[in-house]
Amino acid sequence: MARFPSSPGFWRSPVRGPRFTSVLGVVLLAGITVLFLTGLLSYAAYNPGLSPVNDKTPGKGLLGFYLFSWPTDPPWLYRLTQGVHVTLGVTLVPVLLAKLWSVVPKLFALPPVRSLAHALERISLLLLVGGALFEFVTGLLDVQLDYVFPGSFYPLHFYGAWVFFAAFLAHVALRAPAALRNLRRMREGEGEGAQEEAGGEPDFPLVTPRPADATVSRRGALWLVGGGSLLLFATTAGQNTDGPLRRTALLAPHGGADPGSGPGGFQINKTAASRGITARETSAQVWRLAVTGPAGTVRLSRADLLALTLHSSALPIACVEGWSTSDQWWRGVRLRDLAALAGHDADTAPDVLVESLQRHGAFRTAALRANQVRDPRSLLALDVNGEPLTPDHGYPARIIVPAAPGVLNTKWVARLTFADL
Ligand SMILES: Nc1nc2c(c(=O)[nH]1)N[C@H]1C(S)=C(S)[C@@H](COP(=O)(O)O)O[C@H]1N2
Ligand SMILES: [Mo]
Repeated sequence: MARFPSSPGFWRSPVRGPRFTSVLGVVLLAGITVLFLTGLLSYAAYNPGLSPVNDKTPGKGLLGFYLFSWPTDPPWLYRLTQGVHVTLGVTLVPVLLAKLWSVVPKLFALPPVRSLAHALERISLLLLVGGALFEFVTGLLDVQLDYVFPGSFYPLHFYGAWVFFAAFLAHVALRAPAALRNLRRMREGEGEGAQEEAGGEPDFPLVTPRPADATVSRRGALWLVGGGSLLLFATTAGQNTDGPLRRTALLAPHGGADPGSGPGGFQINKTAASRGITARETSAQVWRLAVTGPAGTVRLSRADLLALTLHSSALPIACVEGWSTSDQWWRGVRLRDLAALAGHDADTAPDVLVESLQRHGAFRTAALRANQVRDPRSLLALDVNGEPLTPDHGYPARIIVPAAPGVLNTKWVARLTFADL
C-alpha cells in the first residue's frame, strides 16, 4: 500500500505536519496580501487610463475599478511600493516552495472527489497553486530577463493576480482558523498528535504514519526556509541603492551596462547603442525637440533649451523590475513651462505624449498625466549630477517625474505633444 502516493505511508518525512504548514501559511497570508496590494498600486502607476500608450490591458474596466491618478508625492512612492513588491516576492520564494512541499501528499489523496463541496475546494486549490506558481514565475522572469513578454507581461500578471487572489481568499477563509489554532497550540507546547486530531484533516493526515529517520527537526527545517529567504533578501535588496551596497544585489539584473562612477554612475537599463541611438542624431547640428500644442509646433535645439529657465529636482529612478537609484540631481526645463511654450496655461496644462528618437523596441513612447505635467519638479532633464546627461542616460534630453515608474522616464526625447489623451 505504502508504495503509492495515494497512501499516507508513502510520504515519510517527519517534518510534515500541521505546525510546519501553519507557520508557513501564516507568513504567506501576510506576505501575499502585501504583494497583491503593491501590485495593484504598480498597475495604477503605469497610467492605464492613458491607453493605448501606456498599459494596454484590455477590458481593464472591471478589474481596474480601483484605479486612481497616481500622485507625484512623496517622490519616492514608487521606489517604495515596487521595491517592496519585487524584494518581498523574491524573498517569499522559499516559503512558497516549502509550503507547497508540506502539503503535496494531499494532492494524491483518494478518492479525488468526495462531495460537491470537496470538488469545489479542490478546484479552488488548483487555482490557488496554479495561480501562485504562475504569478511567481512570470514575476521572476520579468525581473530577471527584462520583459520576456513585452507588452503582455502586464495583462498576464494582472489577470493572474486576480484569479490567484480570489482563490487565496477562499483558502484563507477555509484554513486560517485551523492554522491559527495550530500556532496557538504550538506556543502552548502541546504534542503534534493532539494538534493533528483537532486542526488537521482526519482523511489525509499531514503527519506521516511511517516516519523515516529525521535528518532535520521541524524547527530546523523552518530555520532552513527562513535562512533561504534571508539569503535571497540579502542578495536582492541592494538593488535599491547605488552606492557600494548595489554590488550585494547578486541576484538582481544589472542592466545594459556598468554605469561606472561619476555623475552618470547609477543603473543603466537600456544603453543608447542597444536602442539604436547614434551620436549623429543626438548631435547639436541634427537634434531638435518638437513641442506641440495649441500654439503649433516649436522646434528647440539643446542650446535653445539651455537658454530657458532651468530648474533642479532631486529624484530617483524606480523601475518596474524592482531596482531603484537613490536621488539624482537633475537639471532641465519644467514640463509645465514647455506646456506654456506650446500655448497652454501651465496651471491647467493637459497630459503629454512623449516620443523618443528610438525607432524600435518597447518604451519608445509614454504618456504623462496632467498632474505629472503640472508638478514643478517634473523636468525635461538636460543634465544629471552637474554634467550633461550621458548617452546611456538619455542625452540630449530625458523625462524625469516624481514618484513615477522608471518606464515613464523616457530617454532620448524627440517630441512632446501636449493634449488631453
Ligand atoms: N527611449 C527609452 N526610454 C526609456 C527606456 C527605453 O527602453 N527607451 N527604458 C525606461 C525604463 S524601463 C527605465 S527603468 C528607465 C531607466 O533609466 P536609466 O537607464 O537611465 O537608469 O528608462 C526608461 N526610459
Ligand atoms: Mo524600467
